[in-house]
Amino acid sequence: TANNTVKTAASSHTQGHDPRRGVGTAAMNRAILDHLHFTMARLPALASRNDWYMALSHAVRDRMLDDWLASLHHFRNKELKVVSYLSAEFLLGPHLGNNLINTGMWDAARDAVESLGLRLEDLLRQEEEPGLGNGGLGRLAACYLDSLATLRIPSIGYGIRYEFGIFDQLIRDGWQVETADKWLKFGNPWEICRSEIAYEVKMGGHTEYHHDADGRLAIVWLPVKVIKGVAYDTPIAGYRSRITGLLRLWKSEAVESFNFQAFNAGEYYHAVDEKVVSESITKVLYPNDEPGVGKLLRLAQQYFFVSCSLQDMIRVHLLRSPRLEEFDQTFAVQMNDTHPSLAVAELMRLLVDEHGLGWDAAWKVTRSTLAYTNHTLLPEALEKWPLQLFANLLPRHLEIVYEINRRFLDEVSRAYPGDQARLARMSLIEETGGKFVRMANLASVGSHAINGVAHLHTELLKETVLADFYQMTPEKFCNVTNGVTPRRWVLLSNPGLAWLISESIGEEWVTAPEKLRELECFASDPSFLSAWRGVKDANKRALAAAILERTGVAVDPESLFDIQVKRIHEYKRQHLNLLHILTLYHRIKRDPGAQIPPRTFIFGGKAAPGYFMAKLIIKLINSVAEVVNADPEVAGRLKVVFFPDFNVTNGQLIYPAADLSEQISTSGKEASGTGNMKFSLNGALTIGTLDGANVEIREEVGEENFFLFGLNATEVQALKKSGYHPGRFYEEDWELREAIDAVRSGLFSHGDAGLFQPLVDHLLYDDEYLALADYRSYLECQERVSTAFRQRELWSVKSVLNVARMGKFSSDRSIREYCEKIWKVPIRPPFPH
Ligand code: T68
Repeated sequence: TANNTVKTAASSHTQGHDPRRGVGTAAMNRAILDHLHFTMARLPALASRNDWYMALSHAVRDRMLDDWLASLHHFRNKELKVVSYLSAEFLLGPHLGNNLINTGMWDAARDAVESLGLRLEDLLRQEEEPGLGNGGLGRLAACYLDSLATLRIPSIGYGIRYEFGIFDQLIRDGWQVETADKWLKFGNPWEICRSEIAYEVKMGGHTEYHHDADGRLAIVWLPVKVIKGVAYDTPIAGYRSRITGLLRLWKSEAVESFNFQAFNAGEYYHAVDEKVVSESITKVLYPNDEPGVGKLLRLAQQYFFVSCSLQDMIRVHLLRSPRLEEFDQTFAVQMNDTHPSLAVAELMRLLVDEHGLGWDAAWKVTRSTLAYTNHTLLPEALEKWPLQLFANLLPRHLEIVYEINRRFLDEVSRAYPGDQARLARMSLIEETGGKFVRMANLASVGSHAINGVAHLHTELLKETVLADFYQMTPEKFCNVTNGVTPRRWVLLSNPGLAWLISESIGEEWVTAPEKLRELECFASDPSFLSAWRGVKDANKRALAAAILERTGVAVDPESLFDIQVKRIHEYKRQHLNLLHILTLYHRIKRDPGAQIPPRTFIFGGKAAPGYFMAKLIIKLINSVAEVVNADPEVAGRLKVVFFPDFNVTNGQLIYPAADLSEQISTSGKEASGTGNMKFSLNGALTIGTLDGANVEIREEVGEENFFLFGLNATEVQALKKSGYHPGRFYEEDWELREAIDAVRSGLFSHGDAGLFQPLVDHLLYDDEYLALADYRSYLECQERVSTAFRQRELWSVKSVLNVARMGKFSSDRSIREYCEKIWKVPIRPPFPH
């Protein structure tokens, strides 16, 4: 049974002598009961499932502490450079299962829980996942923490402890409805509040210049507001590495000393207001893709967490050495996109204003400490802050930015005399049509390394958004292709597959995924192939059951599971997928004998609350689903499902159940993608464009095992340049016309022809992302998919080869590359050594 598979798979990765305190079943049983009593204050007979979940989690966390405390010691060891990963988002997903896998305590915990008359899977389901991120960028940060700990690299992830993470998505009448993510409502057993690790962060006000007694110029920033940041620490277990990494998230609080204590009775309410404002800084995660730049609170969030983190790093550094000129020997700081790029100005301020370094010395150490990862080429997604807003919140930082800019533009003019246009493009300040601070320029100038997240993305970065910077300092640029952790994304989420692989080639693949290549020789073994299919079928049945429970739609686990899960965005082209569905629907209606293997189309993903077109796409998916699923003429042949609230937990159920992975963004728009990797690692075949990491996935798995379609990035640029007319594709392709006309006819909107008009107009008259241009190529490619899926044995061979050849996309490989190319941190041999 599936249950047995889970047990065996987990067991095979949990054996071996363990010297840690009390990790046996009996000790775990005792510890759970103790925590139920002493921590939860509950009698077993009255305990809720959450009480048991909390008690178990506390027992597990206790057992992580020995390794954690030992690991924290590294921060004091002068010989070891610490990697500091600055990210406004960490999309961790549930901790319990992952910690049990990584620490090797799964079996003991399961047995202990069962001895108490409970089931581990029920307790695992109890956890509210920390959704402290939007999508790929935040999840990448979480995979990197797993790899850093697994590779035994001293590291700290710094971020924000949002009280409300990414919203929960409900579907009502086909529309997305957002509700608050109250993830802390039942308590968080994984974090430890470090009240004594707290920093003050100033905001607003103005600066003054004074001469001190020695006649030296002193710059004083007189803020209007001071906020306190308190550290909340979460342990991150490495896989069998006996190293536990640190995630330190900052929560904002009111400063007792500032305005708050000085109140008298009349001021009481005002003082409490202050507290509310201070606490609001870390209240809520901003969804990306929100239209309209320049939300003051978001800038405050970014500054707040960057300032707390840098103050913390300086404190740690001073424990090692009094010389801040050597700060870059203690820390390598990675900025995850531009959200933490205020670090450039803040580190300068701390070093110069607060610690008395000269500008040149401070600049040298700032640049050699910081590095910048870019995650997008979309011009509208490049962060820039309205100058006035920036000046109001961060008056001192604006002065510093001006000074950095003055010196930098001097260099530019020396390198390119008379090139005014270049100066204007490279300036940290945009002055055309309103003034802005350009954060990508600030991050680029203040870093010693700049990287993209897939080969194609880095090349395009060098040719487009950062071309001027590349021409001036090509040596700063490098590529680090993204990766995902095989611990969470195979071992934990797909225990059946993990077990089958380990049975065949041993367990080393978990930390040495190049070993997966050894699966290639099993691709010709019929009994292995049938076991392989058995695993996929079981995963599909599990997903089918969840779909039925959550949407009421019954899907056939025998059908081809064709899945697109990711944020909803026009560049990701969920609507292109829909055009294919509509065409199949029409073909079957026209010719009931058409040879089309049964397919289940599964979508999932959140739309930014203010992104109208993305929300309309969700509505259209659900509307098409309603019509198609109810049509007896296509019954048993086509099903369409929107799986609500796609998040890490649901992803763990969905990726392992896919036959086909949809990676169909307009070429040149998706920086890398990481879902593409999760699918393929779990044995799905990909239909995709030459975009992001798809290019490298196809290179690895072999072109015969990848369904390629569409224009490439060069062709996309050329078509746009020559003048793209989507209407022509509509006119010239009758099946495309038929699909679009069906949408505009009101067929899917109970006769309301106007409902989807904005989407149709967008496609016909603008189609920025070339869905219509790629439609025919996509359809033809989907026919190749259908043909291939009919030869089940051959399909399974391709599936095995996909997994066997995906080793490159482990986040361990990415982290090793960061160590080598950017952080200059030695790679330690695997544990035990
Ligand atoms: C993603 N970016 C890229 N951004 O789109 C994806 N943006 O191709 C890539 O694989 C992934 O990063 C990891 O490199 C994002 O996910 C955001 O979530 C985001 C959040 C806030 C503001 C802007």
